[in-house]
Amino acid sequence: MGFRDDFLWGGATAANQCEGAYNVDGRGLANVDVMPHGPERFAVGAGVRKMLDFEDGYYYPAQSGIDFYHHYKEDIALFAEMGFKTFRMSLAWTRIFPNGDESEPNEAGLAFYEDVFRECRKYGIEPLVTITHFDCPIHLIKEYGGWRNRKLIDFYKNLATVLFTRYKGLVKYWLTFNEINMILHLPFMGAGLVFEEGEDKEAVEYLVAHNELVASAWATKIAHDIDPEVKIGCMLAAGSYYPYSCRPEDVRAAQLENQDNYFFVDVQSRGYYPAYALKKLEREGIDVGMTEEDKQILAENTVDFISFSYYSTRCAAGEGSDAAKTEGNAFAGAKNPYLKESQWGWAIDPLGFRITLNDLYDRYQKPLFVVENGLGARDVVEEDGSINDDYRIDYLRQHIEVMRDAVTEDGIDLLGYTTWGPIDLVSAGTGEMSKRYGFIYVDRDDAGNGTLARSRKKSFDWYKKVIATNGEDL
Ligand code: P53
Repeated sequence: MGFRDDFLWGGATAANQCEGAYNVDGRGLANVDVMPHGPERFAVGAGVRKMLDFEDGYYYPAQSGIDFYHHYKEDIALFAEMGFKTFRMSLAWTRIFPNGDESEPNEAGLAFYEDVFRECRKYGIEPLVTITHFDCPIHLIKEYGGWRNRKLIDFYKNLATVLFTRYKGLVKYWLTFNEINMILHLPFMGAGLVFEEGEDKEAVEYLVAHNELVASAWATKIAHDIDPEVKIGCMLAAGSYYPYSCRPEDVRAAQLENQDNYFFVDVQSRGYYPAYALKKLEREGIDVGMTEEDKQILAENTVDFISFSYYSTRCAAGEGSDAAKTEGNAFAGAKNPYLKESQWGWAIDPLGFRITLNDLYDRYQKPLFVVENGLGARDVVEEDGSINDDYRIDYLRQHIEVMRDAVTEDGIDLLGYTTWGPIDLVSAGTGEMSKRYGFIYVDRDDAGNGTLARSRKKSFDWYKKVIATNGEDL
């Protein structure tokens, strides 16, 4: 006995990292469009270097992405060739509401996604759709201050109503906010948040978190009212924190870090703020503006399943530790001396995947869905055009193996698994093309040169076999 018969194998993407066509068919501008490639990207993503328009002298990779907008038929055909059961994608809010606050949607945007969903269904591929994968219309940021303003909850409800009505019967699985805990790590990239001089950042982040959590619960309600068949999930950037050592200060530090992440799913899955969060807000004098209606909406509209990304575990050291720090990651922490790292400094930890799956299942007792996992690596195109990405196959094999153990030995209820970037796309963290995750290679470099031609890597046939054998033959 291994994975369930209807296990949803597939791959995951995000609109802003693959679609391109940023100013086509009435699409408006979003935070994710104005994230430049290059050394300033991190500061922009963190909301400390304000960039709300395109500026001269920068290259903006989201403008063209891998041009999925014009290649989706070809790309979905390749996914179907690998045997995908599901395709995770996100919608660009600004294709549907270019400014975010209109009352009527943009038909061209709605029609585009309808075509994409129909194309998936043609091959029996179940779309798994993220409503917001980091994107927030620029107009909402400039006019309203973005998610710090409760009006965004109404705009999001409007968006959700349009989506669930229009795509009823076409989409069954929805995620409300991608990596909602990213608010605390890269607040501009994660939620379109820019800070004013002297502002209490943490207070703003929790206010924004509250508004998104309430919006997420409303979306869950709207979805279930429109179609009781749909399943709504939350989405966490997961990867448990280990204590750097068994020193109690390190164990406590890891516990606190984990709580920072669990906070979001605790609310989305249980329907109320956990005690540690209420106390933290009280202690720090943070008022998130909780209303009686918020409380009720949160309580009555918990998620149907828990989805998450897993790339790595993390490590926390308490006061007085001599642990070295990690680099090159939104999740800063202590360096784990037992783990090897990827070319981008992300610790590789397959067993940590099983630990994380267990941590989440123990805590929530709801079905889990792994919606991102994979290795960002540089690929070499051989003279004959082949790409021998054995390192990627190794990474995925090791992770799928322990995921199988988590199902067969630990009894975890797992709905599916989508690898990140089944086709190469723009890196969220760095804006590079050269940080590749795909089974499908895209001829495009970090400066935007290349033919955009698609080709199959060695891992393409490997993943096809994995799916065909439902994870038996790795
Ligand atoms: P990249 C870290 C930093 C930025 C985004 O990341 C992240 C993470 C990992 O937790 O989250 C997800 O492209 C995200 C995707 C992203 C993927 O990780 O920096 O949901 O949009 O592409 C991989 O290598």
